[in-house]
Amino acid sequence: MATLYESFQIGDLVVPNRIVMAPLTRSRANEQCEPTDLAVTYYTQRATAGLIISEASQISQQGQGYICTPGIYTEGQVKGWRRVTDAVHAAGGRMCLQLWHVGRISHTHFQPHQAPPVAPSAIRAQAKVFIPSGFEDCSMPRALETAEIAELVKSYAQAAQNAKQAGFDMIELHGANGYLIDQFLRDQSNQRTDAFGGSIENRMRFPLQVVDALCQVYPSHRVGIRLSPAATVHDADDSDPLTLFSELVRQLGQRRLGYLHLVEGQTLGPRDWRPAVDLGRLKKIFRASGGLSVIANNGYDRQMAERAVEDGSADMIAFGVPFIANPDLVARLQHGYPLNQADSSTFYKGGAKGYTDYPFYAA
Ligand code: 8OZ
Repeated sequence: MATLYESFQIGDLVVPNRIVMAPLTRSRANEQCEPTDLAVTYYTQRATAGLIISEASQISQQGQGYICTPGIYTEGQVKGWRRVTDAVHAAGGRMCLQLWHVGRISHTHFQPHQAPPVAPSAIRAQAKVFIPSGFEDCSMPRALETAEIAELVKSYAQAAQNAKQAGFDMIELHGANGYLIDQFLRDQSNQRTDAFGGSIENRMRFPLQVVDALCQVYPSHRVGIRLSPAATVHDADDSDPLTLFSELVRQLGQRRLGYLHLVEGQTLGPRDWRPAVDLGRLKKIFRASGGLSVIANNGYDRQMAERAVEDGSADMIAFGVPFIANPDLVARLQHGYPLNQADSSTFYKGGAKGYTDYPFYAA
């Protein structure tokens, strides 16, 4: 029987424990969307995690939908991230970069030449984005031309190259939470009539082309993917999510991806959301078809996490909010030390406050 505090191997990458730092948007990049020295401190403080997954990082300016999120498409951003990974490695840690394109969950404010955001179809998301003037409706997107899709795949591949140059041990494709990859998968947001829309096979085409491109840059066991099959955040919806995601995870498993990172239930919400989307079945299909491991996420506490690893329902557990407030979360869970409580008012702003100033446990 495995335990949460034992080492695990994802392909050739040994992680000393099964506790993963979840990707967490913290909105502290500079004007050029570069991680700063503060990010170096923040991630290094958390280097005892079995694996750190970075905050979502846009692969291009077009892929941005939030203020002060870091990118991985300029030299300055790569340099900034290199400082982070060097420091995390020096502290004994391992780090994965999450590759992000928001698609229609954006606003003209963020886009090159204030153009409309791009999406599979010209359907506006019923969701809000935060721009300097406050919360606004997402802008009306334009549908990507068929010929543009190959360019977009190349942008992902370039971002993966940049991640490699920045020293990341792994990359994770952000396929969750209603962003671009999820928009292509689901029939509510994808109403294309070309080879990238319609049947499940067609709707998976772009996401799988991206995965295949990433696996040309990193070995497949160093590539993970995050999915939220049951979630409906950011106007994500599908007429038959269980069939869709069953087929997708089978395809991903066949590619021998390093891990499937599942948000269980509703993102930032209840775990029992849409129970008909059988997540146990999705994990089983992914593993049986060749996928290397499963990371589970969403509202886990110590006892739930220990049980999930012991009963084999997940290989690793990703913690979000607890890692914001507890840089030494691994030691606290392992020894049963009390946890610091997170201050949600500083999740998305505030410099060092609520970012690098949470105390380590002192007996
Ligand atoms: C919280 C705030 C902004 C972005 C996601 C990247 O939902 C995010 C995100 C979360 O995956």
